[in-house]
Amino acid sequence: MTEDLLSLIKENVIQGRIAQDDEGFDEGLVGQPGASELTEKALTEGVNLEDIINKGLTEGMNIVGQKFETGEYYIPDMLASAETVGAAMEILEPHLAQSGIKSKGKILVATVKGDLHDIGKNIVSILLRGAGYTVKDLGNDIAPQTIVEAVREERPQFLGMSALLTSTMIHMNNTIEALTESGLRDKVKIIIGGAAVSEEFAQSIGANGYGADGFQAVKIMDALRNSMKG
Ligand code: B1M
Repeated sequence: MTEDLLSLIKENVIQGRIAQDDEGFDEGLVGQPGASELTEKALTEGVNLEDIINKGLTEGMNIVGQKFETGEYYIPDMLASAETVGAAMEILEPHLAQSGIKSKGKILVATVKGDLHDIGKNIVSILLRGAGYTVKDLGNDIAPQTIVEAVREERPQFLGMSALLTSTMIHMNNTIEALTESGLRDKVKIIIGGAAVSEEFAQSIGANGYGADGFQAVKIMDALRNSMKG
């Protein structure tokens, strides 16, 4: 039952169907529940939030990426799917948020220069807020020097960078070098993520951690925080 619901959420992301009135790329789907109604249903039925995000929404976007690669989907199709994930995340956000707890620390997050992909960064931000961190989202297409200035002004304990394009991941390295040149590198722990990067890449540029998905990002942040205490 849960698996059926998750696969329906995934299918509706692929179809770019936010709500039941939407037609979908395959047409004829009007009237059937869209990603929003299915996400509400999954919540009511107590489906694990991590499964909704990873097995429903993110797996759906991965298929969208494959369809784009093979020429089956175009950019507007990717955008429709992206909006579908955004709508589902709005429904999930209140359920991920903790309230009334002391902040575990401040993190600045940004998608790096030249990169407009922000869905993953937004999911990570929501999960970090839910886990008790104060998140300041600088947005997407953020230049290294802008990040350096923000670190100087905001004095966060953590910096998170996201990159989805192989052509933009270099700006993570550039940002870390710019922080070093500004004498700020040892003031922040840096975690990176996004489809373009890996654990190996994180190590090669001297980041403190790599998150393969949003839930792993929270675990890495908690571990970094504990290591700072000790
Ligand atoms: Co683009 N795109 N895109 N795209 N897009 C990819 C990335 C691509 C792999 C598709 C493909 O060809 N298969 C490909 C990159 C190829 C490469 O570089 N090797 C690509 C391309 C080529 C492009 C354009 C160049 C297309 C063009 O114009 N010809 C263009 C570039 C624009 C730009 O950025 N300058 C472009 C544009 C777009 C849209 C604007 C249409 C749209 C983005 C909309 C938006 O973000 N608001 C889009 C989309 C949707 C995708 C795919 C299909 C989906 C990305 C996504 O949202 N995934 C993507 C294919 C893919 O990744 N499979 C693709 C879901 C999301 C939840 O996952 O972002 O990986 P992800 O985040 C995860 C983890 O990675 C991790 O946690 C998240 C949650 O689990 N994570 C972190 C992410 N950041 C983290 C940070 C952390 C820790 C963990 O710490 C701080």
